[in-house]
Amino acid sequence: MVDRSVSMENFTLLSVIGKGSYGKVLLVRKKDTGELLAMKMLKKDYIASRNQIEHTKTERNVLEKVNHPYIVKLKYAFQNPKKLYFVLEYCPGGELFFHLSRAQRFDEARARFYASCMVLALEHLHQLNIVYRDLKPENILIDADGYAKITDFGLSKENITGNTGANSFCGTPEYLAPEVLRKIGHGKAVDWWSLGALIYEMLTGLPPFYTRDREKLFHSILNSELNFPGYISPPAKDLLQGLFIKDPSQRLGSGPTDSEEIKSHPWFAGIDWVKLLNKECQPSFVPNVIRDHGLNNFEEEFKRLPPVDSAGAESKLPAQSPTYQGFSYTESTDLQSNDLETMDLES
Ligand code: ISQ
Repeated sequence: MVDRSVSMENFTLLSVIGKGSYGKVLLVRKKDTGELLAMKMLKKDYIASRNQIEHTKTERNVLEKVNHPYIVKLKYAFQNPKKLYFVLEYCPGGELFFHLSRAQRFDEARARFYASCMVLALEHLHQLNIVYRDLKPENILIDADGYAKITDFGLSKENITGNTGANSFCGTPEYLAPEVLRKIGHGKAVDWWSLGALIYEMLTGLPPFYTRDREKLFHSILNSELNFPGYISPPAKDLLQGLFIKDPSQRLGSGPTDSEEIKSHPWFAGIDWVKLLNKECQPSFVPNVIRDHGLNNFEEEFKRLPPVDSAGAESKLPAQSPTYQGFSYTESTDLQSNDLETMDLES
């Protein structure tokens, strides 16, 4: 059996490009191929203390299932006693949020382009009965050509078939759909609400119903009509009004054809969906990724941190804890069939 498993030894750590309480994301280089990749490190202690074990397993499972131009690909996954490691495709354009906060707001063509990539990504997930649930500018990355991709599947839900399905939630409050706040379920329509929230934020610079007062925010999401600044075009306003219908069964995208209702809306009239799926469009903004592998598109506060793995490999705990059995992964290539030979099942 060919051993294609990887570990820290296979990578050179170049720079920190993201950090949260969960751990951090590093730009790394695979030593044998020279490929630049993003390594997301998650602390097992943190995951357990926040009851995120199931979410993390979901992320791993979803990432293995999906194969889409606008979803960040999982290349490898491995673990040591203290941490889980996701090695992902590197997007040198950085977060959409980084560019939006600098530009304040995007013109409608640029917002439409990123929104269209997201429509195709969400459509793909919905076809696999996965609801993403966490669309926001921080989870959208720009690739070297200027296309947008989603990452971070910690909150997504597998095996959702209908448009209701009840459950609990923890996520970004500004983008939460009314049915999520009311805890009366979150089917696929929650993703179309958050698509609306994303488009609104790209066009205006602020999320819908924005206030720092949580109570007021929740009250508005549940009860208020949205205000639109005068510069929003009539088709954009009409689309957003459809996506912000509070009753999920009436919301644009909630019908049996899912994304088709959205793709055929006049605001998207200029988009050639087939070309877009084939990445044959000309993105209106191409990030500068020549200098420093695109590190100019990531926040200084991260890049100042030392690019190290404060490992825990020396721990006496078993590296392959039963909790995360089957976590390890190596992307299969065209040359390898995806049979047991190429799957690292950690039995
Ligand atoms: C890929 N490229 C850049 C940044 C990233 C952050 C998180 C996950 C993947 C990434």
